[in-house]
Amino acid sequence: MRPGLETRPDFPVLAQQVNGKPLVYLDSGATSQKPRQVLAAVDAYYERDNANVHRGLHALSMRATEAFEKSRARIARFVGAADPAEIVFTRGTTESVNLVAASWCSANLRPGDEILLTEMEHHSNMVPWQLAAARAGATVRYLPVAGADAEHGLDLDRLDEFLTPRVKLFAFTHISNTLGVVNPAAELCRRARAVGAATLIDAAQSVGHEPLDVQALGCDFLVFSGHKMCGPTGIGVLYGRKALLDAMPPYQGGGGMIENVEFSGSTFKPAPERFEAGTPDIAGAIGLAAACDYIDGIGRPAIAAHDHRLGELARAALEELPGIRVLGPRAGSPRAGMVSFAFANIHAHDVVTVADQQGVALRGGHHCNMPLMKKLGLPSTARASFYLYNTEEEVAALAAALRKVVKFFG
Ligand code: C6P
Repeated sequence: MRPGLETRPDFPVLAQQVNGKPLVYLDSGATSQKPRQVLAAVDAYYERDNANVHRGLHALSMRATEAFEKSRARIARFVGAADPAEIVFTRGTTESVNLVAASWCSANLRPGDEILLTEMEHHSNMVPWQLAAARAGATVRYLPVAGADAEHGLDLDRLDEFLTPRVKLFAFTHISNTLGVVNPAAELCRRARAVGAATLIDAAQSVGHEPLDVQALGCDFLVFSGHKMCGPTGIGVLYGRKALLDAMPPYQGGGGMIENVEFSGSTFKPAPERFEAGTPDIAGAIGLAAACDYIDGIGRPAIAAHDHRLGELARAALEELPGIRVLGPRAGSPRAGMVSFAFANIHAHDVVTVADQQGVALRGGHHCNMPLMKKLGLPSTARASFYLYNTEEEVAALAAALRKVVKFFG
């Protein structure tokens, strides 16, 4: 099956009208739609096997535990992890970053140390580090984003200036959710290793869109959300190298993560259970494994090429419009399947509202990148983001909707 028209029958939600027009869903950067195969896997679990995991000795509990652990192994294969124990289930990217920022930093960050981020980080990969640095007396620094002439890529010429031996951890996004920039993740990990810094990759926008292998990337941690890659909401992943995870203190305490509990204190299981206190999102994990099957059934190289092509087509169409400023990579440069743009005199919320009247779903706002928006001198942008079910016809519908926006606001 090829991305585009052939996949659409798998997504029941797409076959509807919005405001009297066929739905054109261009907000997969915020959350993706779910194919029937994922919905069926979640339903089947609840209809046949539903029970708590790792606790019961009865048949349903054993089946649920087996399905849950098989899902972990499937997700480990999806990201190229050497060992399923390197996959910790969380609620999403945000919780995964918070886990590392709370746990790893409490054991490894000292006064005077630095955490290096980039100026294009989502708040989820910024605020947890600010909190952790404040607790430890450490400093957060930001590798700058270059200007429009450099297509808003990271200013890699200045990397040596920022990536010094004071840096204990370098956390950066693989794909920017606002700019569509694809960062050279393997190279950044290699440079961080050379100064002894650990690395965390925010793969929220990349893992469901392009081939990705944690061993080839050479990262220490990688985080993502199920809901942006055809999986359910409420489930996410922290990949961590086993030796690092086992050396980290628990993040939350509760059932499932202990070895022994006394009134005087407790001992803890190794990773991943150490970090999975309480009943996990069992159905979510099963749905996420089904999403991995679905995506790999199409093939991430084909999905990446499809997203890239729609992104380039959209950028070219948008650049024809008067008064528009399009951010990020230009034609021919590596880019994700998303385009952010701003009109000189039309607020992004108005753009999104008028587009919605044409059935076109966009996102408008600061995209949880407030400091970046300020740096770019923009209050907000509108964003169209594409995925494996979008088509060239939908890019044309986007351009037509935006022509209406321009006409409407004069
Ligand atoms: N970006 C967007 O519309 P959660 O909310 O935990 O699933 O993901 C947070 C997150 C972290 N990093 C990146 C790069 C992201 O894009 C996101 C989510 C959405 O762009 C919602 S703000």
